[in-house]
Amino acid sequence: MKKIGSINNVFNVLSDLSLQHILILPHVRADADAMGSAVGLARGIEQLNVKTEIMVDEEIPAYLNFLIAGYPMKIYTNEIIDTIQKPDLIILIDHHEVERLGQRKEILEKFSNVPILIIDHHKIQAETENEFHQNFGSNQILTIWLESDRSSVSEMIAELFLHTDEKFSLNDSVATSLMGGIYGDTGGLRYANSGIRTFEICASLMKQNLAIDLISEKLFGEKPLNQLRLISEVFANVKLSQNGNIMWFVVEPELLDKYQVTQDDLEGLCSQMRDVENIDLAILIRKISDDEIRVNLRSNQAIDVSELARKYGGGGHARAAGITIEGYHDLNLFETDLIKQAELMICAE
Ligand SMILES: [Mn+2]
Repeated sequence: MKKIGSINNVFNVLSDLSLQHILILPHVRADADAMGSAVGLARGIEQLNVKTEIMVDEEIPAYLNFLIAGYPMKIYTNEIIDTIQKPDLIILIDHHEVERLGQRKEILEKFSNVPILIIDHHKIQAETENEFHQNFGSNQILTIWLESDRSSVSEMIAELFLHTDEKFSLNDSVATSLMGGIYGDTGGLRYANSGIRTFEICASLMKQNLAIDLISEKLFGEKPLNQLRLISEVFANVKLSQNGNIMWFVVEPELLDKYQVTQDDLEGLCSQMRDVENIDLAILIRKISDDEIRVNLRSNQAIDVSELARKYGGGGHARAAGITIEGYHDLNLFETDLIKQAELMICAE
């Protein structure tokens, strides 16, 4: 399904005058869109005199500070669970699966009678709204606005602002957060997910006198030299399929140590691999620890990588998807299997 629910559902939920405190939960390893949309939405809700709180699973990478713009972000820890005040509404943003909450699944379990609002643009597996409710695996009251044709959730949140001039008003800080999110998910309006509405919304946001050069610089520039040195080593050693249209690389922790960089420095690398001419599919396999493998998948029209990710319990979009595997796996076997599946899928297209 491409769409479940609508923007009106969000208005209806937020117009409940009894709301006093809303907890917003973006997906684990929040990216520019997750953070930009969460902060933008929180700032809008605050204009209704409702208290908001955003809780993330881990420290936010420094390059995203510009779109957080001073919002007091809370980081989940096991100790914090007892001190979290019961919210009147929980909002899941930029994802629609409990699994993508990471450790914060505990929060849903603790507040199992708090209604949930879901706003997302990832691919929807369910064929009907009922099926979605069943798959979600919780008895909480769910309100949904899902549109998998949208470039980003930040675009959807911007839509909320543009539809409710009298309730939410845009300012330069909110517009920067939302534009940062849209830029993050569209690669600076370069990917196929940038539609007519995306450009229209960006034009509306630009009316807030955004410094678009600074947004681009933060998201796509300012690369540490060591990160570029690591990238050059990756490109020097990438593997190519027989047809030369699949490019992949396995990052072991030792490589990050060698260049004194972190997993955050690998953001965007897989998209760069896809940028190579004649590449239909780019795969970055990252060994995080002996118990965790993460995979980035980027493609062009030749293959829907969300389908490939699904085979290993992952998901995402047609052109950008990811897989996280927990528990011990033989890395070589996994690599061989994944590439074989990828080749089969590309042949079948
Ligand atoms: Mn997104």
